[in-house]
Order: sequence, then C-alpha cells, then structure tokens
Amino acid sequence: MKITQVEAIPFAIPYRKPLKFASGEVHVAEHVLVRVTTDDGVVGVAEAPPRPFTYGETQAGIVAVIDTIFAGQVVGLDLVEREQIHARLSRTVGNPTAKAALDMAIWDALGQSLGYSVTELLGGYTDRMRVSHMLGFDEPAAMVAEAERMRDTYGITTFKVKVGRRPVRLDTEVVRALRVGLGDEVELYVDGNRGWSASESARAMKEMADLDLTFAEELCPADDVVSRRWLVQQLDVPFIADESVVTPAEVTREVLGGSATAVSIKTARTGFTASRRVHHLAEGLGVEVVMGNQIDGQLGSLCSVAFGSAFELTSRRAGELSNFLDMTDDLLAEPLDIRGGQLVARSGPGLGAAIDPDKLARYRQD
Ligand code: MUC
Ligand code: MG
Repeated sequence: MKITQVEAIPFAIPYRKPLKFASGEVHVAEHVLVRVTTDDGVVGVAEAPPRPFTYGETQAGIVAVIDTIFAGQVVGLDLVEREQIHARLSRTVGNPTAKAALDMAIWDALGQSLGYSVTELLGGYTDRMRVSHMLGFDEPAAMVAEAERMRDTYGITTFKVKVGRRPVRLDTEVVRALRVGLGDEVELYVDGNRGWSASESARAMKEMADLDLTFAEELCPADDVVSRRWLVQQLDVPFIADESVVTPAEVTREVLGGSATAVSIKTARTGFTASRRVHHLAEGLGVEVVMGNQIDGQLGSLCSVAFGSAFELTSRRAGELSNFLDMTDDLLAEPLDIRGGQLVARSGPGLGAAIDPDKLARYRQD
C-alpha cells in the first residue's frame, strides 16, 4: 500500500448561475482533481476547490504546491502512515485546501485497499445526512423562488442565507421574505462572510429577532477581537466560526476567547485527518458543529457527507451538501442524488467515487 504517484489535475466547469456572497462570487468551478496511486495499482481521488478571496489559494497555486512540495513528502510512505503524512504536510503553515485534498485522496485509497468505506473507517455512525442549501445574494423574490425549488425538487428544508451587505436591510428583508414565503417548517440561518462590523451584525440580528434563526455564522471578522466577543455574548443563537477556524488551534482560540460558540467543519480545508481533530475538539469543548461547504463539486460534497455521517455530532445538523446543483456538469461517473432532503454517503470501498474519463478529458485544463 505504498504511495507511488500524486497527480494534481486542474479542471474548470461553469456554474449555471453564480454564487454571490460578502467575500466574493464564483462563476466557474476552477478546481483541482488530486489522484494518489499506490504500488498495488489502487487510485484514490479528492477535489480541491480554491477560494482565493478567503485563503489565498488559487488553482495554479494548488497544482504547483502539490507538484513541487507535497507530492515528494508523501511518495514512498504507506497509506496507513497517516500521522506521518499529516506531520509532514503540517510543516507548511498555509495551503489548507491543497493539503486537505491530498489527505482525502489517501483515505480513499486506504478504504479501497482495506475494503471499507471512508465513513466506516472514520467512525461509522450513520450513512447519511440531512442537507442544507446555501442561498447566495439575489433579490428577495428570486431567493424565495430558489428555496421553494430546492424544497419541492429535493425535499431540502434547511437554508443558509448569505448576508453581510450594506445597508443591512438588504439582507434582513431577504430573510424575512424567506420566513414568510416558506413558513415555520423550514430552518434558516445566516452567514455574513465577515461583511458586517460587530455593531451592524448586532443591529441586523435584532431586526431578525422574530424570524427564528438557528445560527449566525462569521457575521464580522474574528480579528475584531473585542467587538466580536461583545456580539457573540449578546446573541441568543450559537455563533458559528467558519473561515476564522482553519486549524484546531484556531478553534480553541475562538471558542475559549468567547468569539464563537459553534464551528463549521469543511473537509475541503481540513481533509479527514484534521477534520477528525476538529470534531474531537468540538466535542470536548461542548460546541455544536455544522458540516460546511467550500462551494464543493460532487466529489467534494461526497467527502463532506462521508465525514459528516461518521460521527453523531457532525450528523446531528443538516450539512451544506447541495451547491454542486448549481454547476452545469461534474466529473463523477454516477451523480449524487439528493432525495427527501437527504444525501447518502456511498457504501464504498473508499469514497465510492468513480471519475468519468470522458468528462475529465473535456474539462481538464492542463
Ligand atoms: C461559506 O460558508 O462561507 C463561501 C466562501 C467559502 O470559502 O465557502 C463559502 C461558504
Ligand atoms: Mg461560511
């Protein structure tokens, strides 16, 4: 089970409609397919979705760092030496998305080699999650129509609404329209991607006090240390830290510092090895967890549901698993199927993710 080759293949697939939010917008999925081959001929895969405006990683940068730094650190190691692999990749402070995709492709290869699904290897709690859909910026009527379509077509009843625009009324009116249009049956929460100040966030949350929100996420920057703590202490819903908690140490700092009361786990940035550490830490700290979405394609969403299904804490809340629906196509040979508001992790072995060779040939950029 020795790793003999690591490939980083850039590909690009357009979105049917762009996803817009306070820190950026995505029109084309310019992702990287990572493939890990072993001496037994097993091939593990995962997907890296760079978010330049958040983590500074780009598609070209991910290909370069894997080819020139990370591949050489793991080739020759056995698939079971996961802590050795983690230690070597962790010498590099940044590049979370590149490290995560490599880590997940190794777990996929390990699962295939041992004959178990990744979910079974990680924890095996269940095999499915409820799905939460992210709604990007648009006019209130268009966002309500989008949510109704997701509910009627896929049975999705949990929605994360992007906020963080100015004036705050632009967003609070959208959330009110969603509550009125969809009724009390749906769950709603908001994500500001650091777009507001702490005081704007407090005002917006007051305006939405009667809308029965489940969570508020990263409404203002974590670096506004004192004012963010002030905000989090006055809210009556958990405050999710997302892009401010890329490492377990950051989770510890934000939670113990009173600047977050829940965490988003994104396998796209912590893979399986470090996501497991974040999960255990969240359990020990006693904070809630939401499986987040780095605007993943189908392979990335399969990784999220594989991890989220593995533990009780991560499968308790709906996971953000559906934004691949906005893409015009994908690389998976067998598309993901959201039904009754749920997504099932594949029974494996590994991730159970076969790549369609014709689609890869069509969309690859190298
Ligand atoms: C989110 O939860 O913030 C937007 C940027 C990113 O990296 O992830 C998305 C969703
Ligand atoms: Mg977020």
